[in-house]
Amino acid sequence: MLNMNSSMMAKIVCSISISYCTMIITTFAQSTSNVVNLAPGGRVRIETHLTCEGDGSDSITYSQCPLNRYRFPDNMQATSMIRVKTPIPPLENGTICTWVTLGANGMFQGTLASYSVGTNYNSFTILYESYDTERRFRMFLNSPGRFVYMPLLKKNLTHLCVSFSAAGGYSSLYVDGKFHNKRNFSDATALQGGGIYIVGQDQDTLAGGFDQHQALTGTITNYLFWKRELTSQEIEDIAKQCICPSDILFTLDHEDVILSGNVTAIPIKQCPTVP
Ligand SMILES: [Ca+2]
Repeated sequence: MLNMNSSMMAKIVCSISISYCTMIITTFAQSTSNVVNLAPGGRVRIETHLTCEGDGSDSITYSQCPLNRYRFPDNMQATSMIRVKTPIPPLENGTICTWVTLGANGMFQGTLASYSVGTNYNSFTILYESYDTERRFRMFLNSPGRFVYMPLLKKNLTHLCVSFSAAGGYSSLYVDGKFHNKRNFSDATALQGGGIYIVGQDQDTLAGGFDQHQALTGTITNYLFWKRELTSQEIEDIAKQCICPSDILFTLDHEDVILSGNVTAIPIKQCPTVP
């Protein structure tokens, strides 16, 4: 959060851009920006804008995150899901971020990602399980599943990011923009491309074998996937300011997904943010 007067505006825009581009920036070009509410003590929002150019291979811009929201109204069913149409390339690293809400049973529960390739049905899986005594993420990364424990979600809107590095051998969980936990996956290997990516149900065969106990319930908002590990600063900015790096592999735009069962798309005009 920044306080400033209008005469400082240009300098602030540049300083924010540099913070995103630390280490790689050699030149940058300004496009557009909006700065609002410059009253002392007010909030400043930078909406877009600077292209960072490093060695010629890095070019990431930062702008408001794409908006999408879907509701999974029913628990205990094996029919409601979202299938991603975007082709999935081979992946050594990745990050998923999404807002989640509690389901009809008052708990956050279900499958946030199920990626199957060939006969490797749990090539990449993120499944949140909520029992009476424990709550945990179960993750698969081309290896036996591991658990990452997470506090019970009590509020009705929480931002989650999960990043992974097959080369580094770990997966990290962020809750509401803050690092929460890291889990070792020393036996992990890169994900093969060309598989089937489903949100809301867990595949135990290719595009099938769904288990109603693993169905996602509640609402997901701004589900986004990057094919790299986002930095902790980038994740904080997504959660707190709705500012996203542009190199998104896929989001759940309506034209990029196939909806099944009772999943409904809900129009959204404003991005949620962690206060
Ligand atoms: Ca299963």
